[in-house]
Amino acid sequence: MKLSLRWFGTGHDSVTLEQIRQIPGVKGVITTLYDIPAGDVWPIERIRALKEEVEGYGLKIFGIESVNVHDAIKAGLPDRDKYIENYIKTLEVLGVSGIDVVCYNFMPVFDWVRSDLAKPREDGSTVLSYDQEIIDRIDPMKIFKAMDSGSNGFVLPGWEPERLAHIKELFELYSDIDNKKLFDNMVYFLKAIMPICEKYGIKMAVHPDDPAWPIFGLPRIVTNLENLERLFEAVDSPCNGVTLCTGSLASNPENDIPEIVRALKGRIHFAHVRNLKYIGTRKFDESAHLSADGSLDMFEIMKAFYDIGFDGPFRPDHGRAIWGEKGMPGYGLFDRALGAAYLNGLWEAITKMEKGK
Ligand SMILES: [Mn+2]
Repeated sequence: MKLSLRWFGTGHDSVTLEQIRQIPGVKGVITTLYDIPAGDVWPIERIRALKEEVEGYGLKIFGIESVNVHDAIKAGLPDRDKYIENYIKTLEVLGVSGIDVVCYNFMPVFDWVRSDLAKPREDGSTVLSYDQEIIDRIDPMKIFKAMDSGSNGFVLPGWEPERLAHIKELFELYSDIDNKKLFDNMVYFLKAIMPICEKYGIKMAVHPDDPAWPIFGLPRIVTNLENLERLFEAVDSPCNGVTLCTGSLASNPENDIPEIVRALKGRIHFAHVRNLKYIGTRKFDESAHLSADGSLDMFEIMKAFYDIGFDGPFRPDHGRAIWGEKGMPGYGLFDRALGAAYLNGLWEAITKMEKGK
């Protein structure tokens, strides 16, 4: 199992590579150049330096999360080809550097959204949570402030202040974009980048929309099995795949995660494995990874990954804030390390059980 941890890079993360290498079973990181705005070409020397830094701790870069897609591409603006050219140049830089998994998302304006970044639980831990009723009362022009004020001083992934300073203009960009147009723009983008991906064996892994339904009137198209299958049919290359994020897809209880994992065999290039607890309709708290702490059966999910022969990178996903740790919400060390230990345990048990048959 290629177990990894997401790491935002020195200066952007409270967690160090020294700490990550000490988590049993973790052999690599999923990282990025956090300071490079979407649309810019990544300099090869920065990738080289990043690789050297990570490998200096005996770890590997298992993949990039994320190379963000510029809004001109998502909205299909006249200048999108320039940004697609830049994206291709970045993929080339990654390809020659031996990096072969790239996570990205195709959500307009906002990446993931939560109504609370530190909801207290009975045991004194805090978690990310989502409540549609609260979101419906928030002016989307003001949600950046709400998210940013709860971030413990970190820049949250997908919530870049420079980009979201222009939120009104961003909303205007998408004013006439419906699900169909967004899908067409995604297909246009994927068709353009597939040749370079195939040349270097780079597996593109789209992250599902989180939560898995439209918010603030913006379209969302990566929300369920049907959407994903449609996307893979439209751009039928093995390099066109998904980041199977259990928590994002399962935000909609209609999504059966083990079934989706089995159906997407061969197209899952990266996995985020975490649990959540349904509280009501379109209302959930993130929980510890343990099955009993949430609503998902993590054993069945890991068993499905085992059954399809998944050999890409796994990572525990958002953790609770515990033991007084002050990190980026969802991305502290302690609870993600507990999550990693738990995934190790499930995997060892499943492997031995299946081999003994
Ligand atoms: Mn995820």
